Amino acid sequence: MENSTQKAVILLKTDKDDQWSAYLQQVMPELEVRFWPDVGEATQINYALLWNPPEELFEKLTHLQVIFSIGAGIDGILKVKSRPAHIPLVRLSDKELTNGMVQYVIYAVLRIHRNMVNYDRLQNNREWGFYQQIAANDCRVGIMGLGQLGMACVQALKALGYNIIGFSRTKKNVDGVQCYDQSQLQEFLKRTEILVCLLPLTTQTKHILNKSTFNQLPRGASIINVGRGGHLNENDLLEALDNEHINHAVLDVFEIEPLPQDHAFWLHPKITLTPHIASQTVPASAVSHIVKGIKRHQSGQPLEFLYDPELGY
Ligand code: OXD
Repeated sequence: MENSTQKAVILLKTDKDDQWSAYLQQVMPELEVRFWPDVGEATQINYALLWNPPEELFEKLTHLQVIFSIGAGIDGILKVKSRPAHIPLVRLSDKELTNGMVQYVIYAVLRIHRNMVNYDRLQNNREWGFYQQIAANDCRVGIMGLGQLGMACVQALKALGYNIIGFSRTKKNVDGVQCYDQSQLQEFLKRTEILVCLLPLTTQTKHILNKSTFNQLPRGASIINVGRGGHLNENDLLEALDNEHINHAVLDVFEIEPLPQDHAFWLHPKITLTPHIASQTVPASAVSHIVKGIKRHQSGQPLEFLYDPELGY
């Protein structure tokens, strides 16, 4: 911080400002909290906690020192053209955020592996029927993205007995998991029966879930997208579902959110969708990450979970 005696003032522009404010003040009473657009004397504001900020925000906050995201994803902040690129941008890392994602991915994998879509249909028809149960070990789940969230999903699915393989930009070593790097996408896809996308959205990963990706998966594979809507070419997915190459898709994120009323995904029998809720930030838990970041900054320690412009996440 430029001047360590300077009072810490944070501006909130999130979808849960009241909750954030209450927890921040509980954990760090000396922190002054302000709410967008009531910035007061804008030059006093050194921190901002944001989700999808408007362009004018950065134009006003000329003395900002650190930007915190309330999500693991920072694309909603990166797309704001007025964001000063030299100000550190911190991604959220939080136990509950990770837990939420693990729970959702387990749910989605089980929904596909245990045929729950078909059991829903049977129930709707008042039909008593069975589908053969396949051992978890015979069901290969390919996790794309081996960051904090991806790794937590790998461990949880492994604990349930699934046969896990992993894909990431650079090769990772994970005990008991065959890992592939970006030069080995094809081999990874060929062996994947349930594909889980947990990649960050970058110029390299935009529309990575496309016709060519689907064609390299074995026939009857399924996909789970909990990354970003921008990872998926939506028309290619519809085509792959219609020609039965892809069996089912569980989607939590979409190119346009909220998903337009007339979108073909809503009533598609081979799509399970949820409104970007795979993991929601819980301020009561995540507040400690923000306060820790502010304190590290105030005491001149390096910030953690920083956005790296070279990597794009
Ligand atoms: C996130 C999200 O990035 O909720 O955390 O999408």
